Amino acid sequence: MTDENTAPGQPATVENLLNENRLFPPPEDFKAKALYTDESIYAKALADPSAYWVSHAERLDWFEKWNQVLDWRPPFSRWFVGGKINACYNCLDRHINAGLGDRLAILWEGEPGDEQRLTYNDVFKAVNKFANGLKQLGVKKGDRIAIYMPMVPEAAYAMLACARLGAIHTVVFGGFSVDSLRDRINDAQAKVLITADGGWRRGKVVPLKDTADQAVAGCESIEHVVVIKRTENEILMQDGRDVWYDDLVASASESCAPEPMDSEDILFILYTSGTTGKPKGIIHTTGGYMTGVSATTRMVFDLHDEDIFWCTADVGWITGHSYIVYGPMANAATQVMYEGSPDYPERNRFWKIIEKYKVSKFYTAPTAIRAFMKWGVKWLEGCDLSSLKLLGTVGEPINPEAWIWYHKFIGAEKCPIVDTWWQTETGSIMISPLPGIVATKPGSATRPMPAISAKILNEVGEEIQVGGGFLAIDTPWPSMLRGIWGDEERYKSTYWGRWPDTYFPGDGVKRDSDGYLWLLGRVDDVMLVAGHNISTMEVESALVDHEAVAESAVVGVTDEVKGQAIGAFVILREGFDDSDEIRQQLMKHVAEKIGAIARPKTIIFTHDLPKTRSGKIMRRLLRDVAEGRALGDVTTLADPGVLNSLKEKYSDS
Ligand code: 6R9
Repeated sequence: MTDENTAPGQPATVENLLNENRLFPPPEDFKAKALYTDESIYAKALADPSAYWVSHAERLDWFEKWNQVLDWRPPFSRWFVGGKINACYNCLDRHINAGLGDRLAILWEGEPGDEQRLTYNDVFKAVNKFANGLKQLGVKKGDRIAIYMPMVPEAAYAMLACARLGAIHTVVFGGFSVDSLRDRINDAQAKVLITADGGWRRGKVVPLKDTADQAVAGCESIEHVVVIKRTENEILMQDGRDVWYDDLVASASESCAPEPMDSEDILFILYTSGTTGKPKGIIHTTGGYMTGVSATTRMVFDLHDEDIFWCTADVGWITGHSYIVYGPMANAATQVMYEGSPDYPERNRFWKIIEKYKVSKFYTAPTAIRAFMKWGVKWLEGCDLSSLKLLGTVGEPINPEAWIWYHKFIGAEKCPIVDTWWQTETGSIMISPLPGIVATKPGSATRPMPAISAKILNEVGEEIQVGGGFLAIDTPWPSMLRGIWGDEERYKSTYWGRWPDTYFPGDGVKRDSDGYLWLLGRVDDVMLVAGHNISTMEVESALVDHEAVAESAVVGVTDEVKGQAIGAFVILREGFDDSDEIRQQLMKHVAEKIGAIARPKTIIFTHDLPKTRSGKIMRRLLRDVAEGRALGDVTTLADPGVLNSLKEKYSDS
């Protein structure tokens, strides 16, 4: 498509994605065993959302039933009003009562190769003891407990122990710095911090307790620090404040009554990773959240009793909360939990784990998939992935190229791919195919889940049927956020300020003529080039489509003539060297794929990109680099060193 034949105001690049129009229907043998195969589920849920959500809430055990399904006073919702429920009880006691105590809950593997195979009975005992230990430290319902842990089973125990007592957990990702940890503890006014001496990452100890000590020095609210022994590195234990987990639980009883929580009592606060601005403490409550995560885990991953589920996220992110701890465990799933990095000791660690534990449902992020592509298929050699039945992705738009690679090399062309769009704020998956019903398209998250009302609106709030605009959700759902901790105004203005009574997620989206949705990333990442809206993701996708490109990040750079020009940062695949020739080829490739309007003005080759620790590219910082500005807040960055080398390259170009 060229500049000339694009109607003014229309995105210039729709065609790019819509070219990838090949449909992948659910494979017949998958469909034959799938839990959901009846398309009418969508119409039924639309006709009576309340009955739909009740049917899912009823799969949980409630101490007392609700007397009202929904109380909606925009932007505040209350779900299953009057109901009494405990999240931990629903993840453990319920299954043990049903005779499933001996079922494997967690197949845990540490990075050094140590392992634990834990049944629901094992987890139950550990969680009860932990809860009693916390009680001895004075923890009670409503207290905030910060958790700063490596990916060890005790991280899940800690969350479940808090839930059992009705204490509100706030998990801080174990890769965060002193400042990030301190700010979150202070914002939540946490009373206890649960951490470990360290965790293993790429063969090295991440010294969590040292970081925690520095953070807690600036936190008056913290009364105790509970320390799990993992790496046995030397640490300081402060008398009276610090306690070893082993000592705390040594004499604790194995029975601790679960606190009957109001459906709307807070289960946890989780600070958003923040590609923009100061972190927000997102509030989730109990009944609605549990209903949302338990339903979506079962439906989207088509969870069967014999499945081995593996979500590679860290418990420090919402994906770890919803699809490691609460969703799978509410469904009595058996799952793999892995402590370390995908390239340790070699770049085939994930495939070795899939083979060893016979993983059948695998859920990871596009950033990981692009890394695997970059490393090459040689790392798959000798790994048996035949146990896989379904693949999932989350965290970013997945470019069609990566989707096809995942489908072909990991899924052996027999596994449906569920591209799941959701957010910390939404609590559970909102847009995703149901794998036994919906035919997929590479790069499209397809359609909203049943009973989720997602619309596309333009600047002035008019609905768009086919084309691009802002994603909007205009009816409430049970696992929606209930607010921002301590900042009601910010909750209202950030999420509900754009259109009346409608949730604004901050993402761009397009609908094609088949009704499929294509998520385009954060709206802050849309560029305006010579009057045309071009999403960074579309240009990135075109770049990655070239055989030489492993990964790319694109930003709009102020340009006197065009308003914005396109600046691209490119990581080449192994076997390709940067040269002017490749640079010219890539510019041409983008122009051919999307149109001359989208030709990058500059292309910088790099070995790394600035990412949040959950793998999202921080385009805000790349814009700072490209426009020669001082860098904004870099505290959420995984590796701040990346930026310095980029700055040097940019000034050389
Ligand atoms: C679960 C999670 C949320 C933001 C969201 C969007 C992006 C997530 C996506 C996706 C396109 C997908 N995002 N999944 N974009 N397709 N399948 O990642 O939560 O860390 O809060 O991030 O991530 O931009 O708004 P969170």
